[in-house]
Amino acid sequence: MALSRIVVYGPTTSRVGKILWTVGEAGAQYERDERSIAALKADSEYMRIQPKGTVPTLVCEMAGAPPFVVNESNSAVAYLASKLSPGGLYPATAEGVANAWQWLEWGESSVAASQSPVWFGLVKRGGYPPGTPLRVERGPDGHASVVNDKSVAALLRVWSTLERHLASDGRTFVQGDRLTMADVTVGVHANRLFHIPPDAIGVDVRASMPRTHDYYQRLCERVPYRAHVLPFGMP
Ligand SMILES: N[C@@H](CCC(=O)N[C@@H](CS)C(=O)NCC(=O)O)C(=O)O
Repeated sequence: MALSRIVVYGPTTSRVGKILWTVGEAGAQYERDERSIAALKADSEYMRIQPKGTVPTLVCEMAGAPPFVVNESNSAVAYLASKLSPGGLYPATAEGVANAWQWLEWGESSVAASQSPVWFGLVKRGGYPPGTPLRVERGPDGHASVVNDKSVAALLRVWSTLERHLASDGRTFVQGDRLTMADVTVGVHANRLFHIPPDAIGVDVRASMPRTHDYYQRLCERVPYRAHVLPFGMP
């Protein structure tokens, strides 16, 4: 059933950006409710449709059916990909879908866990979790080695997975030669990776991860990525 209305709840964050990028790639229209997280949590109707109280939340309308509500940004991305771009952003086979989910999960779990403390520490100059004091340990060379209790080496190690993956079969995008939903969470985090100051960590990831950097540059050529993801890589 075709979607007649798409509403994305939440202030503009990188996870909201994932959903807007997906909709943008599919060429669909959407509406926003950009209230703050605090304002949404105080709204009993929002808490009814989204008991976790987090953002983003996606509400989609279809003729003759009750509105469909989904939270968890990866679930929202996968749902929109399947409705708006079957066989395109949403892989055509069960194996392709499972493979894409591997990368959606990797981005939201492994990459986010290693990168968020470093990103919020070195780029946003804050503690992580938000509200805690910033903690940075430096090695003898003065470079940050541990930021907000997460090792920079672990961050570089997690990204080496994608570097090796892109090298195998000369992939242009995560699943091959075209963009799919598998790129969405990875792409959002890649944007942050390439905005971590090389001087702070003593590694220029553009040089040490050339395939990942080429991949990032290919993403930057895409108008919806530039509109909805790039702003979240800005210090
Ligand atoms: N895994 C969830 C995480 C959602 C999440 O934690 N969102 C943050 C903002 S990016 C939030 O709502 N934080 C407020 C809270 O946890 O109360 C997703 O991907 O949507």
